[in-house]
Amino acid sequence: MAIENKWFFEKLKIGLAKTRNLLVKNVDDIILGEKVIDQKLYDELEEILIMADVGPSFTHELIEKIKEQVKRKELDKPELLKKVLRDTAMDILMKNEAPLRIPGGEIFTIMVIGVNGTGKTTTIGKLAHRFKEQGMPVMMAAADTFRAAAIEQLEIWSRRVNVPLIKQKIDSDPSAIAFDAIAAAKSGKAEVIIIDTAGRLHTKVNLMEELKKMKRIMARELPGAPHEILLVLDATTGQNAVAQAKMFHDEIGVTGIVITKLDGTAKGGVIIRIARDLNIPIRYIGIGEGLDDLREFKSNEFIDALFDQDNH
Ligand SMILES: Nc1nc2c(ncn2[C@@H]2O[C@H](COP(=O)(O)OP(=O)(O)OP(=O)(O)O)[C@@H](O)[C@H]2O)c(=O)[nH]1
Ligand SMILES: [Mg+2]
Repeated sequence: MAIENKWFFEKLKIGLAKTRNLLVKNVDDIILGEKVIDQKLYDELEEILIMADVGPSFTHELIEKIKEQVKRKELDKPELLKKVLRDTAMDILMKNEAPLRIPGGEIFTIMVIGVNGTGKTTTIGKLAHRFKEQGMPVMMAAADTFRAAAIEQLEIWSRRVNVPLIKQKIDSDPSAIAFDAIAAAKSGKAEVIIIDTAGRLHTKVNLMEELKKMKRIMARELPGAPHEILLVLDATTGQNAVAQAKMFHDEIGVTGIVITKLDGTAKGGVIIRIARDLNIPIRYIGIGEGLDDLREFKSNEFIDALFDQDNH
């Protein structure tokens, strides 16, 4: 386990290199050789933070905090700014660190939603693999019936991770697949159900209505379902991811977030913005296309990787 964690940490560190350059290294650059914390430094810091996608509310909060500490004479050296940045980011991420807990011994349903291409189907494959390894009887349901390729893609994952799949033909009612999956679970075929959904339909309204219907039918068939509505966001889309999250949360209600594609993007700072602005638990992060490239989100691991501090 320790070796696995180390492997993930190293990979995360590599994945976050561009984000680190944009955020941490640029902060290093502006404080280097500076003797005083003045307006020029605040302006430069603000510019860096905005560029790094951490969002205006976080930026404002951080600068106010620094000004406050300077006023109270707790902070006088520019080189200490980085520590305030780190601590503030850590605080915000910690507040949103809440791993998904599956009770076991009862049916647990997960609806996976998000716009097209964010990584829903891939995340489902990785999650199914993960749950299976943990000994949970898991099943996937192909409720993205809008594209034939979507069902095939999940079939490939189903074979790859050796987890059963519930499906119907293309254009079937997605809610009917969720219904079938719950019926299968009730008959003892599985305990944890992960449902794939479409990222795009003819219109956005259609998509939202379809997801609402699925949610309704699931709740009718099994009180408490869906137990988790997992929204998948693509980190490379930066602040668009935040807009998507707001939309899905308002329309459907989101109980957990997965942030994918943190490998190689310069927009990894968006995780701070998501945590700060949305207050929805971040459950998992994705750092690649492989089976093991999904992990539970841990703020200290993320912050250490971002600031390149090797404690893992
Ligand atoms: N680099 C990287 N690629 C990823 C990650 N997660 C998913 N992908 C890739 O992103 C692409 C889209 O992933 P899908 O899982 O098909 O996305 P989706 O949300 O199901 O897309 P639709 O079904 O079209 O709505 C694929 O090529 C994946 O391999 C990740 O964490 N890192
Ligand atoms: Mg898909």
